[in-house]
Amino acid sequence: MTSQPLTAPTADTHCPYCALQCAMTLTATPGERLPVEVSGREFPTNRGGLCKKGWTSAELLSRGDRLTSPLVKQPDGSFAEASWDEVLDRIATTATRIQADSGRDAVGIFGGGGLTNEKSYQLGKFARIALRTSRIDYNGRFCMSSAAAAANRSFGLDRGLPFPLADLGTAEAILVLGSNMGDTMPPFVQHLQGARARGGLIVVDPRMSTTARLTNDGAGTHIAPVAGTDLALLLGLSHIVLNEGLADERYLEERTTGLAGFKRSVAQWWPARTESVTGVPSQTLRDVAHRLAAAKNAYILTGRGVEQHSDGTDTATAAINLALLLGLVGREGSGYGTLTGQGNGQGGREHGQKSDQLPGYRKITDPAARAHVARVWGVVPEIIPGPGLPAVQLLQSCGEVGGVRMLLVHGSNVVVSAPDVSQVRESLSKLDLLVVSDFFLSETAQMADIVLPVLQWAEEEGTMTNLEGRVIRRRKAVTPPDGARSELWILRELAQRLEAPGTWSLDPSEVFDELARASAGGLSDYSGLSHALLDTGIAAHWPYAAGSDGTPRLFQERFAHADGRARLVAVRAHPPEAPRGADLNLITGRLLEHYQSGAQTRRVAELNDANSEIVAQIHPVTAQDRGIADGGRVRVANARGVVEARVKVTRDIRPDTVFLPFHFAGDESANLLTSAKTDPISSMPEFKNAVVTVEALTP
Ligand SMILES: Nc1nc2c(c(=O)[nH]1)N[C@H]1C(S)=C(S)[C@@H](COP(=O)(O)OP(=O)(O)OC[C@H]3O[C@@H](n4cnc5c(=O)[nH]c(N)nc54)[C@H](O)[C@@H]3O)O[C@H]1N2
Ligand SMILES: Nc1nc2c(c(=O)[nH]1)N[C@H]1C(S)=C(S)[C@@H](COP(=O)(O)OP(=O)(O)OC[C@H]3O[C@@H](n4cnc5c(=O)[nH]c(N)nc54)[C@H](O)[C@@H]3O)O[C@H]1N2
Ligand code: SF4
Ligand SMILES: [Mo]
Repeated sequence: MTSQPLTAPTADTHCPYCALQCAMTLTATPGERLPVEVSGREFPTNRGGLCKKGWTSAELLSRGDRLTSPLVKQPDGSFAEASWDEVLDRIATTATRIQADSGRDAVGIFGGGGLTNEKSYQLGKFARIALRTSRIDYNGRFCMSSAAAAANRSFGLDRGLPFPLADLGTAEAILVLGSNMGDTMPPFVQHLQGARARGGLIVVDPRMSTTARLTNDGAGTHIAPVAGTDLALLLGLSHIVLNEGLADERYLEERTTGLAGFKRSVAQWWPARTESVTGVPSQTLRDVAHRLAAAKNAYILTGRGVEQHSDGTDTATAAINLALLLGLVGREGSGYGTLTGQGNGQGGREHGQKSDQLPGYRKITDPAARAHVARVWGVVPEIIPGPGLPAVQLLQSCGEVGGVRMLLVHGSNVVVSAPDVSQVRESLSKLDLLVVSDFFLSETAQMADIVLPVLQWAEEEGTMTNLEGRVIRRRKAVTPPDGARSELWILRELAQRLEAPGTWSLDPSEVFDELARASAGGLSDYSGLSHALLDTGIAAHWPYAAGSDGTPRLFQERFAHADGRARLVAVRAHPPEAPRGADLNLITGRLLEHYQSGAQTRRVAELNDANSEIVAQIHPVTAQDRGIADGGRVRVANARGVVEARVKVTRDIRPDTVFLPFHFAGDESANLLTSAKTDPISSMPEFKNAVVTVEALTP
């Protein structure tokens, strides 16, 4: 094991993983160099609490399999160490040659929502003015895109939670649709306590998830609809609100447009019809509608369970519509929000990693936005390319004629986490050059021609933007191992070799200042912020224009559309692909102990021991029908692929549904079964809806 000294005795920072960004302090154990001790720190989101992943996060700093040298793939498939100059020269000359042969768009970039704001910004800029390619997108497309598209359409602005998380405390009712924060953000649960104490927590999930279980003992209601029918459920709830006189007429009049068309769109979703599609009893639907309407303070929250569908944008829109009908949005103590997922899932989507966006959440097609950003970058707007391809389509174009021939991956393990992953593996294998930057040899790095070793969270300075749009400081606590380099350095070295215009600072605080200028006047305006100001610990919720003191609560006076009003957007439910005969609905999602593709958490013994292999959740009736025993093995299959898994027989899931976590790699990847079909508006793939057969494997 390699170990590094702390740069200071303690460092106040935040967890490397999810968007709750729990505050923690890292301390050196006296007399020892490592391990670094992690303690929870008081902060409004976690109030000192951490989950198991946070507690064990520092273990990865001293892992023996940490990458510390660039690696180059050899003809026999093994890797050999190489010098930085050698690999950077090869990357730059290959990019230049491929672009000369096949055009600028033949080189692509795939980014990540775990990157700091500084790295996200620099990566977007590198694509546009160093490579001058339009082909950049990122894993946030798999995560936040549907809710973001819906919020932009309805409110004219997308910030995960448009209010501080602690506001939830006063709620009498909270409707949670497709989020399992009990496992995915455990310290979040304390913010549900107020609603639970009042019997008002309503959780919609086809499984009795950890979060659904929080409704037990009079704390609320668990609704388990047929997977993929949430849109119908929400239309049905809106129908009841309108027909039973529960809507906030004055709010609708003063703050929204589109009511007439919206009314027509829900007219046919009377309770009995909603019940027949969703399986949720009419009386339950009525009770929920009445409880939400009667609550003095109420919130509606969505998670990936309702968003990761090919109608995810419309489903998130339907949740927003219900919140607008009830007059919740922009009212203190009430609201609608979506729970951002990755550590910097929020900031990652604001600074230019997305194929259609420039920093400050600006549209890449908007001439004024292009002119502003070009000025900050010191280039003419004409050299900034137009919109590229969203993540799924970007990956599909790899190795295709006229597609991407060389791909740089920063902060994503796509060969585990992308939909229809066998196709992704095939596409990547057809590339002329795959370059992966990571600190571990992830499964995607294993496929690479060149692997670049980068820094881990506690080894670098930067900022992250948490699920409530609050910009926070990530602090360097330990000295990085020799050989690994920061991504700001890698991008500068490559930019220089490509003779790119612009400045390529190595100092995250200078990059932040440039980002702040680039964002000025945009929707996500950071122009009043700096590392120095953030170091004072202020609560910096964007927009935070120069001279302002930020915006903890959005939409209190007006929405971000030009007329200041929210849109009630009429949406229609189309029934999802339904299982026939003995087929089952497959839903995929998360376990408490693992993070995403598992590249990090499968390397932490305590986390991996808790869940070291893929396990399918199956209902006892379904299991009995097929001769499946608890602890036995099953074969889950469809036209796209096959996954063999151990079985947990449990009443915590609907009989027509099977659940698989997506944290495991290779033959155990749940994404061998998911579809690359995408939402027409957001380009979000359908991670939460696939039809499969499940049969017992003879031991
Ligand atoms: N432990 C852990 N925590 C994490 C992560 C992690 O990988 N591991 N990842 C982080 C990231 S990036 C994200 S995006 C968040 C995600 O956080 P969540 O959205 O909470 O996570 P998921 O487990 O993907 O999905 C939530 C729930 O949706 C349910 N669901 C599936 N299909 C449907 C459906 O059709 N309708 C409804 N109503 N529900 C459905 C599932 O049963 C599941 O319980 O978590 C973050 N936190
Ligand atoms: N079936 C199914 N699939 C899903 C989902 C689902 O619910 N079901 N959820 C989707 C969602 S919401 C998400 S967010 C994606 C996430 O899936 P991925 O995009 O694969 O995310 P991670 O597993 O976090 O991968 C991050 C990789 O980058 C590395 N890394 C971390 N920090 C940095 C950094 O600063 N720089 C660099 N260069 N590397 C870094 C890590 O070591 C790891 O290898 O998965 C999606 N896939
Ligand atoms: S809830 Fe998220 S941010 Fe908090 S400790 Fe766990 S993984 Fe880290
Ligand atoms: Mo995510």
